[in-house]
Amino acid sequence: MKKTAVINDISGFGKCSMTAAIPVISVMGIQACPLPTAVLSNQTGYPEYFCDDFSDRMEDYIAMWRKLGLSFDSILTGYIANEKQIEIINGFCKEFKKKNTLLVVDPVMADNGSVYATHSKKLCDGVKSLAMQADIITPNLTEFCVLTGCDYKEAEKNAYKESMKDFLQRNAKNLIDGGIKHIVVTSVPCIEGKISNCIIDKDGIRTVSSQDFGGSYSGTGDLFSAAVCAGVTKGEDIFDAVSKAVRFLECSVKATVMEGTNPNDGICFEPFLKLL
Ligand code: PXL
Repeated sequence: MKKTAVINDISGFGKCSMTAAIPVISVMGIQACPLPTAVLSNQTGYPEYFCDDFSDRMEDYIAMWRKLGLSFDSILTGYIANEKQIEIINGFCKEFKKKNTLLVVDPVMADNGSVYATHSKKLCDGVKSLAMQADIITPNLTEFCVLTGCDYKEAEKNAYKESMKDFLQRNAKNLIDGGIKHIVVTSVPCIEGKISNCIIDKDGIRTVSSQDFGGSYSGTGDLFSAAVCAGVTKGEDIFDAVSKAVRFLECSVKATVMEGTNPNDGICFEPFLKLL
């Protein structure tokens, strides 16, 4: 049975990170092995939360995996809370990423044109250094700008224009030349009324679009990166894996909008897991 090491936090409420990734990976027939970075009562979008940072225990946790001789077909990383965790995760990848181990990095650090208040320049540089080792990265448009050093305002100028694809491809060059096989830029405004996911690789750019329901729900990116990671780990082609993830999310978000769920609570994905 194939196994994925999932490096992310676990939040009790506000479906995201581990509670989003594990069910997706499991339903796709792969064993999800959690390596927690922090334990939270609820995700950070709520007015208050309790957070137990797991950084000081991650090394002992990994040491036991080492002692047991465990290995992984893929590694998926998400929200990283501090620079110490970057160091730990870099070390983990150095040791556990073998020749055929797929590394998927969701470079969670920014959205809507701004870097998260919790993310210093040094932490963003750390996320970038991890992303540069990956086979697949899944940045949103803001994170793509942070990784490539381009101006988000420049990206916005191309919104709903054919020139968006040229903009992405041009700016992705350094990441592709650096060795990343596929960049999947999520939530890109390419077509009016639609939201696009753009796959950029050495062969060019392809897009998978879905209806734009508006709003920003907790955990959508985590569900997406987990579905793409599990699909490619299973041997699916990147375009097929992205297409399946997008259909799954489109149905889930539609149901969530109909239910009128608080965006902090996350999306109603459970009834749609069978689509994966
Ligand atoms: O979905 C990203 C995420 C992960 N983990 C925690 C979060 C968030 C988004 O807010 O708060 C703790």
